[in-house]
This record gives sequence, C-alpha cells and structure tokens, in this order.
Amino acid sequence: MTSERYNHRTAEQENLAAVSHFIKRGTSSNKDTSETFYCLEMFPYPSGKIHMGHIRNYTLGDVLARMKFAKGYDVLHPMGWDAFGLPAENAAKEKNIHPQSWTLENIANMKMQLKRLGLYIDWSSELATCLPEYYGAEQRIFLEFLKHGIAYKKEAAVNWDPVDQTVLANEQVIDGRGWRSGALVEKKKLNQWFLKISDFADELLEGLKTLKDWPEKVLLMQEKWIGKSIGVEFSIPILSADGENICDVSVFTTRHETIFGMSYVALSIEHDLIKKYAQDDPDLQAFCKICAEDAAKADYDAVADKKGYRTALIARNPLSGEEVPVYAANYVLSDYGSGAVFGCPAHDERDYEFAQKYNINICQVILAEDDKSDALPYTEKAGKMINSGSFDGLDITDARKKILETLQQQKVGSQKTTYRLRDWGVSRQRYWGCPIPVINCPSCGAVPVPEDQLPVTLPEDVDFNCQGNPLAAHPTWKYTKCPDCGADAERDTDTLDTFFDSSWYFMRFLSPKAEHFIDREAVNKYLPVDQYIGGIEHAVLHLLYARFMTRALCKIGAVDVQEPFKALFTQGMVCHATYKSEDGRWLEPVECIKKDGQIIEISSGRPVTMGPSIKMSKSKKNIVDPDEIIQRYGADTARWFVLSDSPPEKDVEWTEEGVEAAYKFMQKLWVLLSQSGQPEGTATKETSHKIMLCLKEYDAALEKFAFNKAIAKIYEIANIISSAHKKNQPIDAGIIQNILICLYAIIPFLAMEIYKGWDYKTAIQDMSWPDMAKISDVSDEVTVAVQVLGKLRGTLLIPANSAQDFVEQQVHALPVYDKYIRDKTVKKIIYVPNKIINYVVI
Ligand code: ANZ
Ligand code: ZN
Repeated sequence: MTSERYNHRTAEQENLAAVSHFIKRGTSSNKDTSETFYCLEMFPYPSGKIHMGHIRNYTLGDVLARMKFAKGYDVLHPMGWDAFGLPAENAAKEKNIHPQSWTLENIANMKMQLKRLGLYIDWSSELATCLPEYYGAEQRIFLEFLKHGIAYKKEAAVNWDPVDQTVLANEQVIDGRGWRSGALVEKKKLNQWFLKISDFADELLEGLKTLKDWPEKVLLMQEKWIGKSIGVEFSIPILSADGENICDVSVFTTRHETIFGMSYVALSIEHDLIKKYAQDDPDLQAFCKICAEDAAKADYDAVADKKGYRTALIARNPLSGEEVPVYAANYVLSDYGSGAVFGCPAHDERDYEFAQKYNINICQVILAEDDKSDALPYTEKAGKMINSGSFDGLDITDARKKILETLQQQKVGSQKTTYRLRDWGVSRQRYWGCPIPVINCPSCGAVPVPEDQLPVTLPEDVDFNCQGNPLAAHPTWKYTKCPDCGADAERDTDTLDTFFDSSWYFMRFLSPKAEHFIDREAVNKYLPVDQYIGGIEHAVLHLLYARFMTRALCKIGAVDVQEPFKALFTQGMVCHATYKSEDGRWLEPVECIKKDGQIIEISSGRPVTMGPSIKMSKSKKNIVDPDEIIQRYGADTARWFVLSDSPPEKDVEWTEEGVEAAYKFMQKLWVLLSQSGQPEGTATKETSHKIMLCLKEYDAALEKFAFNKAIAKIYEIANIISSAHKKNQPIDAGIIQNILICLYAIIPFLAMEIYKGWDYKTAIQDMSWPDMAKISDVSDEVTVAVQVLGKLRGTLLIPANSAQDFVEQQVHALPVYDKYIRDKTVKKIIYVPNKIINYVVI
C-alpha cells in the first residue's frame, strides 16, 4: 500500500483549470443533436463573500451538471450576479464607496471563490444585472410591456418604508414592517409603474398543475398567493336614515346561501360611500383615521381587534327586504372583492365576534344535519336551510343553486371570481437599479425613451447622503427633452424592483451580450430550465415573478415557452451550533476551542455556552468561512461534506468533526483507489460486480437528488475494496476507472488526481458516464456457501444462477465433501440459488 498522503493543496491547484474547464456542446447556430440539459442555481447577490449556503447550493448544481455532461447531454450551466439592490447603496453611504465599485469588487472576489470550488460553469455567458448591457436589455423589455399594455402607470397607495425611504411591494411588508429595515410601514400615494400580473392570475394558477417536479409545498404557497376564490357578487340597496334610496353597494361573498342571515353590512374605511359620509361626520373621520394607523402597523389578515363604526345608513336585504345597519369596519379589506361585505354572524367567525362586540342581532339560517348546531357560529358548509323564506328545508347545495338563480333573475347578482394576487408595483425610489426608460413631458405625458437612446444609464456622480432617491436628487440627470414634442421634460427617476432583474436572467444567459433582449431560438432550445435549485425563501415572489415574466414574454411573442422551470429543488439550510461568551456576546466558532470536554473562548480562556444548531447567520456569528475550510481541507472535502450528511432538502449541520471525517475519507479514497495502493494477487469477478452494483445505485440516487444516499454508496464501495485488499485481491483497473468517473462529479480534484496515476488512455473529463443499464442486478459469478447441517463448511465460486445438479457436482470436488459428507447418508439438499447449498446428513 502507498504511504504517500494526498496533498489536496498541490492537487487542487494543479487540476483547477482542467476541472473547471467548461465544454459547450451546442449553440443555437450549431444544429447539435444531443439533448439539452439546462442546470441552474439561483444566482447570488454579490454581498462580498460566499457563504456555506452558496457552497451547498452550487455544489448540488455542479454535481448534476457534471453528471449530465458525462452522460452526453448538451449542458448549460451558467452563472451570474443579482447585482442591483439596497446593500450597495447602504455601503456607499457607510463606506463612501460607489455602489458600482463595491458591487464589481464583490463580484470579482466571489467569482474567485466559486472558481476555487472547481465549479463546472460556463463563465463565457456570465452576466451581472447592474451592467448596462443587461439593464439596457431589461429597459427594452419594459418598453415592450408598455407597448402591449402589460406595464401601466397609476396613482396608488403604496407601502412606504420611512427608514429605507422607499416604496415596498406588498410581499416586502412582513407583519406591517419593512422586510429589510423592520420599520413600521406607512401608506403613501404615489404615481407608480405596475405590471399586470393579475391578468395572468388564472394561467399562473393553471400552470401549477403542469409542474410535476416542483415541491408540493411550493405549489401550495403559490396557489395560496394567487388566492382564487369563486363566489357571488350582488348589490344591496342603501337607504338614508329617513328611508330615502341613496345607492347600491356591491358585496362579494363565498356564502351567498346565508343571505337571509344578513344582520349588517360592513364597508372598508376606503369605500367611496364611507369617504363621502366621513366628510360630514367628524366621528366617522376620526374612526377611519385610527383604523388607517392600525392598518399600517399590522397585517390586515391578522387584525385582532375588530373595530366598527355604526353609520346612520341602512341596508335593505335584496331577498328578504329586511333592513339592517351599515358599519365602517377595520376588518374589511379595501382591495379585495368590492371592499364591502354582508355580515352573517351565525355562520362566520369574524362576523360573530363583531356582532357580539356591537350587540348585533344574530340569525341562524343553516341547521346542521345532526341537529346539534346550537353552537354558533356554525361554519360548516353542510346542512338544511331555516329562516330563509321559500328556501327553508332545502339542502345547502340546492339552496346555493336556487338562491344564485334568484339573485340572477332579479338582476342583483351574479357569479364572480376574485383573486388575492395584485398587480406588481415595480417602481422603486432608489439609485442602484435599472432606470425606468420613460420621459415625463408636461404635454405628452409618459413618453418611452426612443430605442436609439437606450440604454438609459445611471449617472456616476451621485450624492448618496441626500434624503430620498439619489437619482432624483442628481442636479442634471433627469432634465431632458421630450422625444415627441421637444419641450423640456424630466426622466422617470424611479428604478425597477430588483425582482424584475431576476425574473428573466435565466433567458438572458443564452445571449448575455446581445442588444436584443432575448435570442428567441436559443431560449426555445434550452428552456425550460431542466433543474432549478435554490432556497425555499423564494417559493413565492421570485418564482411567481419569473413564471409571470416568461408568460408575459410569451404573450408578446418574444419566446415560445410558458413555464420557465421544469423541475425545482429547494435545498435546506446549512446550520451550526451557536456560542455565547459569559458576558453574552455571540462568538464565532473559530473564537472557541474544546478543552478538557469544555468549550472555552480562546482569547480569554473563559467558558462558553453552546446553543442549538441554527441557520448560519452573521447576527448569531455561527458562521464558518468557506475560504478557510477550502484552504485547510480542500474544496473536495467541503463539497463532500455539504452533500454527505443529510438529504439535500433538509438542513445540514456543519460540525468540525464532520469535516474532519470527510477529510480523512478523502485520504482513504486516495489510498484505496491509487494504482500503487493495489495489492498483488487476483481480483474476483464478484467484487467487481458488487462495486458496479453500488455505482448503479449511486447513479440512481443522484438522479433522484438523494445525494447523501449516493455518498453512502461510495462508503460501501470503500468497504468492499478494503476487504478485497485484505484478501490480497486488487481491483480491476476498469472498475477503478468507472468509480473515478462517477466520483469526478462530486470530488473532481481528487478523482482527477488519482486517475492521472493510472495509465488510462482518455482523460477523465472526456470519459462517458458508465452505462448503468448494462449492469445486471445479478453478477455472472457468485459465491455460494456450502453448509452441512446448517454449519458453514466451505464456499464455492460458480456462475450465477447455476442449476442444482451443477452445484452438487462442484461440491463433490471440494475437501468438505470428503470430510463431512461422503461417508454419511444425505437425507436432503437445500439449495438457495446464488446463496447456499445445505446438506442434511445423518
Ligand atoms: C358573507 C358570508 C357569510 C361570508 C358567511 C362568509 C361566511 P375568501 O374565500 O377568502 O374569498 N369578504 C369578502 N370581501 C371581503 C373584504 N374585502 N374584506 C374582508 N372580508 C371579505 O373569502 C370570502 C369571504 O370573505 C366572503 O364571504 C366575505 O364574507 C368575506 F357565513 O360573505 B362572506
Ligand atoms: Zn412632449
């Protein structure tokens, strides 16, 4: 055996270029016939340094890309940078460095780190969203959308983050607070650009059904976000206190069968009628003001404390004629349905609570089948109608049909579908983003920037310490002439939501430098992405926007693909234990050391409290620097470790011991697989077959994303080789070659280095993946145990599936036969093919 140790430092350095050399099989012009495989990991935000989450994410994709390449696919595996966004602007403020330099420096550094990991990436198609060649193309998309009515402008109440001084999308407001700043969000009216994602609500929902290879939970989250609700809208006459007809208010309901149980009508504080009456009612005004303030503080859905204000208005039930009070209420959403509801306390939780609080009459109209429905509210959609005029006695299903028919006949109501999904507000009052290519002219309005003036680039000389949007505050940038009439005009100083940037980058990889935004032919060839890999945190926003963008581009004829991502994989987090010093400071793992079974802070020697393993984060300092790990143990060890310990969809716990063990195993593989490590002797076919079977399972596991199971197969192979070596049985060079080709996907440096020690003709990176279909599940030679009265007395190496006659013949030639069988009477012979032959003798 070799005593030489594997030196990962020199091996990784020497093999880096070869390991990461990307081979493009086909291009759009080249009529390559091999099947395409587009493997994509969510592109990173260039924060400055890669973290362990990146290592896991990109290793997963890398293994897949390498394997698919070796299997002969025309692999596309690109990388880019989601490079616009607030952190760069904050860095500009704090460190006085321009967002552009900050971002480009970060990109350069992270690119080096990713390269060091040996990733098999097509760097020739690299892109960064902050470069004019990218955002200029994005401006062309925006203008196409404008032309086709997919982008439009409207005055809208927006979520205003008073700390970041910017408008936030609804999705960026979490529990009433800005997702980044954590500040209480305010409502503010601004002229904003919107994308008509709501027009696509139905197809985005339907499209989910075609996504067979997406995680169920992501599909559910998207479905919930789109929030399709089929109900009935009908109008209710509103009367003044002295019985005069004022107007009709329309309400949206999913429970129109409860219409006879209507005991009040509630309107949102933004409802036109409420606004109108608030003008002459200071109390109502005050009520609305309080509700608006509350609303800014919390999630509407979670309004805990229901508040109402009883107006002098009266609502008349269109079917029963009964007159009920009209309230302004904080729990009615202004932008859902029609911003008005009828309250039915007997059959709705919220209404029940409201009625209790304001002493409103409660009228039960559905009786549970089992008659035990005295507990109100009764919210099941089952039972028989009561207190509902001519509908009494009907089953709820019939009642729903008949009552809808009646509403339709009386022309007061009809079926109606609503969605929770709102149009996507894309204007941001920020500098570091894609400028919206529009010029506002006092006489012509919003005029698109002419094609030949694109891209509209960001000015470089900007003051980041000004209030609000630095782009708007620039002394000259916005002043220009109207392209239509030539009059003085101003540029739109808003930039696009960075989610816009990331919702089409996967198409741009096909033509990252082209002036035209999309190379349709290439996109059609490679999309949809065969495997998309990323974090679950993008389950709704990014993925929904990307799906919308693809459909919108399809609608305007730019591509012919509807769904961008065929398969989606969401990987788990990388976690680590947390450490706290005596005086309550979080400590980094490198600041602590284990001594005599106790963890202490290195600098002070004082004891440290260890907390549970949680997602690595800067705030808890439980981070491990990938650079350090790669330096110390090598990229292969890091790659191996992030894949080995748990299924990739689950969290993985980073431990020093785990990394040490992975490192030792690399050394072990080096010894076991090196030519010089092979003993003298004769190998058996059986061992070879066992190994090939393991490789077959390894392959199947990788295809199923069960990377940890694949790795378990390599451990198994190592054991098989170890025991063969103990018996002085070397492994066939051909088998070793197969192992190395398979390992090259996971630990490319080590695999290449060992491979070079053998005298194989073809370089490892040019070798095809073993044809797993050819490996039969049964070896052509097997060892059969020869037993006498159940005791093992010898073994027999014979062709697989041999007939009993043949096996008996072979046994006759063995020493065991003379010793234990020949002189006895054989009563019975039990033969289990490929396993045992047992002689029952007396
Ligand atoms: C009367 C009723 C009676 C209701 C009953 C429920 C139970 P989904 O399924 O989420 O669409 N609703 C309608 N518009 C609303 C708004 N702008 N703000 C708050 N609530 C609103 O829910 C539809 C139900 O939510 C509707 O059905 C309405 O209350 C309420 F026994 O109408 B229901
Ligand atoms: Zn003009």
